[in-house]
Amino acid sequence: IKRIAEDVKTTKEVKFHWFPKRIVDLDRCHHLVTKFDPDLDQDHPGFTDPAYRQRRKMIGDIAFRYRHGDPIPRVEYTEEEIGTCWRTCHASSKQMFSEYTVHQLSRTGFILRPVAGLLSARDFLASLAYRVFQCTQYIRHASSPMHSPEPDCVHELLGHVPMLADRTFAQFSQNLGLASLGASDQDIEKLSTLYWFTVEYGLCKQNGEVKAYGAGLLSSYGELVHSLSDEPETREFDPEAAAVQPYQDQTYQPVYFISESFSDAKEKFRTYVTGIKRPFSVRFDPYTSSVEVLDNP
Ligand code: HBI
Ligand code: FE
Repeated sequence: IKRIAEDVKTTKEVKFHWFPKRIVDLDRCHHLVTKFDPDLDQDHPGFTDPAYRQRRKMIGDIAFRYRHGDPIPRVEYTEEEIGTCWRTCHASSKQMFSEYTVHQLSRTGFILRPVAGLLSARDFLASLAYRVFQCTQYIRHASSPMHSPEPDCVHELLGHVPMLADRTFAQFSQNLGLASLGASDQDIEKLSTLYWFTVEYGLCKQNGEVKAYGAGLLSSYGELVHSLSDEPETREFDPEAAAVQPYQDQTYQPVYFISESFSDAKEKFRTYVTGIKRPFSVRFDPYTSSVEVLDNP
């Protein structure tokens, strides 16, 4: 294994997509996807609500100004926003949803940083390599507490944060992030599709019963009920198949993948991630939160 010195980069390496080498570089991983932006998407429940769009801009500015290491600025949520949260949470089996959930992250060292909306898959996945979860801070529109077309704070805290407090899931998320660094556009596409069918919309068996574990299901009661009904098609989880399965991001999924258990899903996904080929490898140094790039032998 040869280390590549900064000044003698091979031509091979300069062709790779830029990726963060240190945790502070995540300040540059801020490319938003405008698809579900309430200012631009006519189908967004907040599109015709100027007060909501103003609020989103204010909370979004926190994320734009944020730099790695800053304390996360507090948002004083309005009565209406708090009401919306509770309507989502009560429907989703009254899960505990409080700062306590966030403190559980100290078990795995995952940290949150504010983000203004849906990020490019490349930037979102890259942050996972550093055990950083890019977390939205705004609340979904009050008119649709049961469904949000984009991630919101309820989705993050109800769906993602509890999973990131699980040691093996945290390690798995970091490996996924490391595998995405400098990966080809096609591999990024496959990784994000797999992420969709597992982390967001995954089903798994537990004591012979099918249960939901995906964050998108835990924070959308309507889809949770749909996913466990006879309506959608369900298939046995196979990463190769799931990575290329077209998915639905406007309404409920027509297809879900069921794994034998939550650990089975993590293990199969891990094997798939290990198989992704890049002309270099990366090594994470947890003492400095930086990534070393190693030329393949
Ligand atoms: N951006 N803020 C944010 N939150 C996500 O969960 C998210 C994202 N961008 C892409 C993405 N998820 C997934 O589609 C995968 O591509 C990782
Ligand atoms: Fe999500």
